[in-house]
Formats: sequence, C-alpha cells, structure tokens
Amino acid sequence: MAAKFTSSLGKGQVTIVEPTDTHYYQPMFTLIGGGMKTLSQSRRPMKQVLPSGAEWVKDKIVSFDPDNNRVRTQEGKQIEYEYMIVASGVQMYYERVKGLLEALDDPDSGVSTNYSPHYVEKTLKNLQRFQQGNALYTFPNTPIKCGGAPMKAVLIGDEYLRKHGKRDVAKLTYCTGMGAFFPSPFYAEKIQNILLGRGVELHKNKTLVEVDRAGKEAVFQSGDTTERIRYDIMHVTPPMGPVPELATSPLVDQTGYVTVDKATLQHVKYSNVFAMGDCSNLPTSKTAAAVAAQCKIVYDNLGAVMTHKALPQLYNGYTSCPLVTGYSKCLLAEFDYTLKPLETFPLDQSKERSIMFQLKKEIMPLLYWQLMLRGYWNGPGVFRNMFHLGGIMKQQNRE
Ligand code: UQ1
Repeated sequence: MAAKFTSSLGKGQVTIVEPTDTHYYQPMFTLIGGGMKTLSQSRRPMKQVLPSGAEWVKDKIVSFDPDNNRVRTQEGKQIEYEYMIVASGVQMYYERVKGLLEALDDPDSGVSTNYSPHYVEKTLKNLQRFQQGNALYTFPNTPIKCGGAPMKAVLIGDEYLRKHGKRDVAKLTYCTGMGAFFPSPFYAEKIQNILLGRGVELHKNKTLVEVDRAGKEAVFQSGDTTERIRYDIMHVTPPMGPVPELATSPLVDQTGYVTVDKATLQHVKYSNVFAMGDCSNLPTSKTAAAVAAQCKIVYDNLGAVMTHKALPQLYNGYTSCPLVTGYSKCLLAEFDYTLKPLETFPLDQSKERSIMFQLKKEIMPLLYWQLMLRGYWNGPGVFRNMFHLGGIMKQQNRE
C-alpha cells in the first residue's frame, strides 16, 4: 500500500512505522520446514522492500489516538496523520501454552513450529532425527494466519517419512482446537479425505494447553477433560491474536481486531482509517492472497475518501490457500465470504496437482517480491475474469 500511495501521492507523503529490520516472505516457511527452500531465501532486508519515496520510521507504535489522528511510538514520538492504514498482522502467544517456549528453545526437544523464523528449521531436523513413534501436529483454538499451514506440515511430514522408510513405524496425529478442519466445507471434505488416505489420525475440539518437555507429553483439553499424549516429535501452531497495542486501542472490537466494514474495509467509526490483512476483523481467512485482493479495495476506497467521492470498491472476502500436500503436489483452495469455491483457473483445483505446486513454490515468491511489494499485484481477479471469458467456464461458487 505504501508503494501504491507513494506512486500516486508523491515522495514524502507516506510514512511507514515498522520496527523490524528484516522482512520475511512467510508463505515460504512451510517449504522450509520440509527442506524444499532455505530460510535465507525467505528474507530480505526491510530497507530493500520498502518504497524509497516513503519515510520509514523504524520504531514501534505503542498507542493509537484516532480521535486526534495521531499515534505514539516506543521512542516517544508523536506522529500525526490525515489517513491511516492499519496492517499490524497478528502476534504469536506462545506463553498461553505452558512449557511451549522452553520446548521450542530446547534444540533436542523434538518440538518445532513453521510459524517462526526462529523455529522453522527445527521441523526438518526433527523429521531427520525421528526414528519411530508419535508425530503430533496441533492447531490452536484461536483464529490463525494461514489456516492451512498446520495441515501442510502433517502432509509434508507424512511424505518425508515415507520417502525415508520410516512411515510404517510412525503414528501421525493431528489435533485441532477448532470444530472443523477447514473453513470452507467444500475443501474441508477433500482435505479430510487426503489426510485420512495418508493414515493421519484426526481430532477436533482438542486444544494443546501444555508441553511437558521432560516427559515428552503434550497435554490437551477438550471441554472439561484433559488428556496427555506422548510425542517423539511435535509441530505446534501457537495461539495467535491481535498485537496488544492495538487490542487496547479505540480501533477494535471486543476480540481486539480492528472494526472495519467487511465490504469497504473502512473503519466503522473513523472514516480516515482503514485496516487490512490479519489485524482486521474481516470474517475471512487470514492469508497473503486475501491481502492481495484487499489492496485494490483499500487503494481505491481510501483514494475516494481523500477526494470526497463515494467508495467504489466492495471486497467479496476472497482468500486462498495453496495446500501443499507433500514434495510435489498442491491443492489450490480459493473461496470468498460465502465459503464456496471461487477459483481462478479453468480446472478442478480441489485435486492435488503438480502445476499448483510449481505455482506455490516458484511463481508465488517472484510474484510477491517483484509485483506485490511494488504495488502491482491485486490478487488473481483479473486472471479469473479472463479465464472465465469466452466460454472456458467452470461453474463458480459451486454448491
Ligand atoms: C496470491 O495472490 C498470494 O498473494 C501474493 C498468495 O500468497 C503467497 C498465494 O498463495 C496465492 C495463491 C495468491 C492467489 C494467486 C493466484 C495466481 C491464484
């Protein structure tokens, strides 16, 4: 968004408040955990990815004061704005699972998570060291970013163990704290069949609450009952939530996410504020693909606010999950607020395909670095419309 608005408004008109030095292409983390990419391929210096015409304040916002159009930073700066886009993402809350951080920090614990650059490389190490026994995979009871990633970890783990002759001495178990395996029922059924076909034991409504590193046991809660499951290796998806600085601000609802109109992405109370991506309360799945589609909405609608025009764009909730199912195949789920498929390509995307794997592994990173970060990628809507012109029709929003 900074790149887009720097182009249209000119040099010095955009300020980015961003405390970190390094930008990660996080969608690559799943592949790093499987040894298909390296951590260094996923990162760039922040300076290199921010638009040169924008001012970078390398500091952290500690409080939002939207009634006075200003924010305060950790170093004590007050920054005033005419318009603001909030895009702070979500934060990991490791400490909500007792013993989790200690287990992640212990190189020999067998516990990892693909959700962090600090721990993602452990996922591959754990698979390499694994001899036999239980491989556990968890999903918390909070909304998370990339809801497909915990399943990608188990499917890649399964194929790794098969390739190395260890699958028949391994028991793979997947436990989610949620009541469903995937938000879109259409894809949920396909994905559940893939997991069952690979011999993965599946549990719903089972939340990881403690990691007992010494006893190599994971403690789960379902309703009032607790259960201990032994693990040899475990991939944990930590609970996630809004950043605390935002959660205590006037911008959010009781869940801590920024209250925006689900179609226009404009804040419901402060008309000069927009939010996008994971920090918003948009009722869609938190993915980079969703953000890509939201770029056009926010750019055009905020542009209209600046020029006192009616808001022209409405977001349909588009989101996408390239569900990598191993070392060569991928199912490309795409859906909107209705949760029904809204697919780009004129083929059945709910099938595992190697072309989709190549799209995920080779094309998406290029598209992200070269186009999206420069303000030139607004999601695949143009391609979807193109493919569906001229009779290459596939029924959209299938029941
Ligand atoms: C996408 O736009 C996007 O954002 C850059 C992703 O994040 C990495 C994706 O994974 C996907 C699948 C899309 C959607 C793009 C196409 C071509 C379907």
